[in-house]
Amino acid sequence: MARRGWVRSTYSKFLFMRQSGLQAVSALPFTARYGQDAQVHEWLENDHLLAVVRFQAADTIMRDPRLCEVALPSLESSATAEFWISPWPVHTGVCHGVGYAENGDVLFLQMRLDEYAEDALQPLTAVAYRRLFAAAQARGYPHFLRIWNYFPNINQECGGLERYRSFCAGRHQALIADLAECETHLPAACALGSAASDPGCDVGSLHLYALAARKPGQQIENPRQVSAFHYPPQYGRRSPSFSRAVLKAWGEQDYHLYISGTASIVGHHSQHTDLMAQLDETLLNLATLLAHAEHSIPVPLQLALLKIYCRPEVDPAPLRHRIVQMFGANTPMLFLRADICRRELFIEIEGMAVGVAR
Ligand code: 3EB
Repeated sequence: MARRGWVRSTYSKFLFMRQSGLQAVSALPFTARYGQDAQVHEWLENDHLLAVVRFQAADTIMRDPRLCEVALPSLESSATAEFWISPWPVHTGVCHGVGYAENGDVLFLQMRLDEYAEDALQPLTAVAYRRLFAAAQARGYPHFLRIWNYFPNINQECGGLERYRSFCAGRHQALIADLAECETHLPAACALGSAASDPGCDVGSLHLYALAARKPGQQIENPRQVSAFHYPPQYGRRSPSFSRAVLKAWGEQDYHLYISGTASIVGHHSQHTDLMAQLDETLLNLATLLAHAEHSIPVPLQLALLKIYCRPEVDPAPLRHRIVQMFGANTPMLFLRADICRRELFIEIEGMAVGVAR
């Protein structure tokens, strides 16, 4: 079964390359863009769809491994879903309870686990990660580039420990068991507090989605920040296991940069009590990370997606204005309501950049 899926997606890539003849074809295995919720049904009919992340509450119960529905309300109507599109057909399935879609070069994975008790997030996270790793291994894409983590009540204390820290402990436990050279091959990541699925009910679900590849990417750290996996113990007994970004070369001269959740942190300290000052610090961290990644490649990087997570009290309008000033009016942006893992932070920004030879 596994072999047949691999052969199918690799063969569709081969056909695509042959049909493209001698034309210069980008080696990027997918492009990502924001779009409307109303386009989701139509895209699901298309076998070139690798993944769609929907941020609105779902009206129907659809089961498709490519469809990922996340409980983070979108703050603007212009963009409410994210589409990952493959240049050649995609093969989908379920492996170890993890939904997947693959195209021969990349593997999209997603899973949602119900929290059976709100103080059991650590073991639940460890199990989720081990299943994610097992599925990626089984499909032949053992190298994680990017992982998204969402669960409700992220700042709530349970049994004397903040739930974000329990999550970090579970993730750490799974990573040290599965990654040999853990600190040099960490995926980019983000971890945000989603809306509780049922108000009045504290027990929600842990939702993960991820991108994996056959060969590893290059881990990038931010020179302005202490690496998260080296945070001192005041942020939790087990430090957060993620890299600031992952740079991935596709073919000879095409690149993706997967940028982790980035916030107003310098060294390991949160900065500023004012929203706009936090935004400026965050944008400086993003610009530093982009420049740092550009040092190791021959092409400039262009932001293709920017996702801005905002706490409930935050108005997105002034943020958009400032981001346009910094990165230009063509920067695709998606504003989402979410809780940030540090209580004092109002916003966190993640994204993806693309570098292609002209
Ligand atoms: C920070 O820089 C802010 O635990 O996966 C950003 C990105 C943050 C990822 C994670 C946390 C995570 O520490 C928080």
